[in-house]
Amino acid sequence: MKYRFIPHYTEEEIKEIQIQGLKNTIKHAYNGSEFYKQRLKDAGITPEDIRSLDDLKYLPFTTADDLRENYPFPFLSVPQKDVVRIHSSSGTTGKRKVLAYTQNDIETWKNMMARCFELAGLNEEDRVQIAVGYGLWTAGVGFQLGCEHFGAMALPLGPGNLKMHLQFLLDLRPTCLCSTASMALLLAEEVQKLGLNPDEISLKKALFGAEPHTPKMRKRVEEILGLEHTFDIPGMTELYGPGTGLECMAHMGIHYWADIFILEIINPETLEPVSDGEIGEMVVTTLKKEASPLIRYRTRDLSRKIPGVCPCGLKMPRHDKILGRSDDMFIFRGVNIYPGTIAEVLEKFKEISSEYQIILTRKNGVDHMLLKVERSKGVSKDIDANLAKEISNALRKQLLVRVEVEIVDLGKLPRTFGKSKRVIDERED
Ligand code: DLL
Repeated sequence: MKYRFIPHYTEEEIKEIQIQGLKNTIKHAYNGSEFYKQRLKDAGITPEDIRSLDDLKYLPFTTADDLRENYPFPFLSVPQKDVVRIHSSSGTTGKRKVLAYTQNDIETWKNMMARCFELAGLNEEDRVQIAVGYGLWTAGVGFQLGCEHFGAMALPLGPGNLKMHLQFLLDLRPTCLCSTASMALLLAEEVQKLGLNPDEISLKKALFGAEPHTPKMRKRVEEILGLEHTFDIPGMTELYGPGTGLECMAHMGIHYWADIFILEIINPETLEPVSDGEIGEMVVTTLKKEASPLIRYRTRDLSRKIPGVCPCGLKMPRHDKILGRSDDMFIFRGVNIYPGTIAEVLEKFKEISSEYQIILTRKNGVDHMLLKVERSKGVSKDIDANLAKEISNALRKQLLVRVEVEIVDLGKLPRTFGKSKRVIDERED
C-alpha cells in the first residue's frame, strides 16, 4: 500500500529517528526550560549523557501534577514569541493543564491527523462531519486541521445540536463521522427514533476517541448508522491532541506514530518497564515537539504494546486500545476496581445495552455499589429479576464484591455529547 502521509519506515529507521529525536529533545528542553533543566540536574543528567535509547530509563518522569504545580508553562522550551497557540484541558483536580504550540508543532500535529484519515481509508472525495468540541479543547480543531490538510471536506459542526447534525446527515451526505462514541450513540439513537434507515444516510466510517468505548457500543452505532468501519482514535492535550495513532482496517490494535514520540509501558507501582505485551501505564517522550516537549510523561492511561507485525503490512508499531486510566480506579470495600472490568463483564450479556452507570454510596460506614444497566430493545421486563441476579453473580465472580443491579428501560441512562461519566461516587471521605 502506498501512502501519501504515512511514512514507510523500517524498524531500524524508526530506532534511528528515535535516538536522534531523544537527543534533540533533551538538549532542547534542558536549554529552553528552567523546569526541565532543574529536573534533569536533580537526576544528575546532562544532554551529553544521552547516547542510546537505553539511556531513556535514566531520565526522570514528569506528570500532570508538574504541569499544574508550575502552572501555566513549566514545559515551555521556546521564547514566548514563537508560540502561536495554546490548548488546555481540565483534568480532574486543581488548575487546568496548559500546553503551548509553535507553528512547527501545529504542522506536526496536522500531519499526524492526516495520517489517521489516510489509514482509515478516506480520500479527497470524503466529507467529514466533526462532532467534537472546539475551543480550548484540542478535539475539534485537531480533526479539522488534519481533514483539511488531508484534502477531504470538513463539516465543523461541533458536538450537540442533534437537529443540525441530522439535517447535515441528510442534506450534505457526510461519509465519515468524528466524535466520542457517546456522541455517536446519541446521534444513532436519534436516527433510530426518526425511523431513518441506514440507506438514507451516507456515513460509511467513524472515528471514535477521547474516551474508552466497548465493542457493544461500537456495534450498536455501526448497526444503526450502517457503518462499514469504525476506528478507535487516541490522543491527549499534552501530546498535541487527537491523532497519536489509529486503528487500521485489520482492527487489531492502534498503530502509533513512533517517529513522533516514544511509547514506554511501565508498571505504575515499581516504575520499571513491563515485559513486551504486558499491560501497564503509557509513558511518552516526544521527539520533535518544540513549545512543550514531554520527557517520560506519565499519561495514567493503561494499555499494552502489541508485539509482531500487523496483517495490514504497516510497520508502525501498535498498542492496544486504552483500557482505562489508573486514576479511574476506585476502591470498594478494600478491592481496587476499574470501570473497564465491569464493562467487560457486561459485554457478555446480550439482554442489556452498551450503557451503564455505577453509583457508590456509604451507609453507616458500609459501602454500597449500585449498577444501573439498560434492557436491550425487544427484551421483556419479565426477566429483569433473573437477569439482575445473573449479572450480579457474574460481577461477584470477577470482582469478589457484591453489586446491586438495577435494570432500567432503554434510553433511561444519561447520554452525553462529550466524554461519558460512568462512576458517581457519593461516598464522603
Ligand atoms: O481527549 C484528545 C482527543 C480528542 C482524542 C478527540 C481523541 C479524540 P484530553 O481531553 O487531554 O484529550 O484527554 C486525554 O482522554 O489520556 C485518555 O484517558 C482519554 N482518551 C483519549 N482518547 C481515547 C481513546 C483528548 N481513544 C485523555 N480511548 C487520555 C480511550 C481515550 N481513552
